[in-house]
Amino acid sequence: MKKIATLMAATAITALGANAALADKWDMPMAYAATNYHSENGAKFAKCVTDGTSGALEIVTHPGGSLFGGNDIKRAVQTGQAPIGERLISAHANENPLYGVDSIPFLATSFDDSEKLWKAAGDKIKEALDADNLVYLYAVPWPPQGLYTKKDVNSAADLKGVKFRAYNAATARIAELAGMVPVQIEAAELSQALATGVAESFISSGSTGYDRKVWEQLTNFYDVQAWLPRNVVFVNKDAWNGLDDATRAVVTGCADTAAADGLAKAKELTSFYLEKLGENGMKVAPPSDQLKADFKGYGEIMTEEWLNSAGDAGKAVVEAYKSM
Ligand code: PCA
Repeated sequence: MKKIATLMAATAITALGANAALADKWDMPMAYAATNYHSENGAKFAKCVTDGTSGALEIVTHPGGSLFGGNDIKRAVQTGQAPIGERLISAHANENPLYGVDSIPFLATSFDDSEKLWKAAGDKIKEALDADNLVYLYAVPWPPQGLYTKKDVNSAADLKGVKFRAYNAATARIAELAGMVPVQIEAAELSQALATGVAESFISSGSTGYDRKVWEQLTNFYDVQAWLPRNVVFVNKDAWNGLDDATRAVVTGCADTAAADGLAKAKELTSFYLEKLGENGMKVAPPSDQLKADFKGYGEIMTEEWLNSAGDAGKAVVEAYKSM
């Protein structure tokens, strides 16, 4: 009797497996606004996979942190709570310094240089993700990072004591170096944090300032162009291993398209975002020489610190990048 029950259970599991192979649905948590180009690009990627597999693998995106908040997405995918997800990878530099390679101030400050740096870092990032039970699919940069404030700022001294929203270890470190008070806040909660005075300054791109309508609280954007961080889309390794070769080829093809399309969008929108900040009353300006020099100084300290923490792998990446 027990044997029969076991047999029946095994048959049921096989049947379930067969069904799953027929049609699989992957929920894809994303942290940023549905209308942001990363999220729209992710939705296009999802459709590409769904159409390309005739629905055998359906990917459904959940933007805005609706399924998992930004800070929880990586762990959710690692542990299989979600099969796929998108995350600002530098937010995990505390787990592995390599994840922060894109946020070293003034190492790569243009789209072209950021592409080179990512190419130089690619294999090491993939290895790091692999060790975290993740398979790398694609990455898309944010526009260059500048400083948002609610007053004119001529040098770092003007930033002392300011409550500063950080999104990763690098932004928190800058806050510390400038004598600001860092608080980690997701973009999804940024408008509220500014409105309630929890934060009064932050470093980000024109994209996030535009998405969060920060002109309602803030007055200045200094176009520092300090670095271009990336969102990375990754898959749980077991989920990936469960796909057949044909499905994997579709996913990889769609991922390559998404990387190229996302980069093109980021480039195209960079000036649009800054124009919108200006149209909505913000002062958009380059940093003063002093402010720039202050940030460059932090950049030097942080480059040194990063190279020390990232060891030989980190040095190899920076050397490869510099020789490109
Ligand atoms: N926007 C994201 C990360 C970098 C960016 O430009 C944010 O502020 O959370």
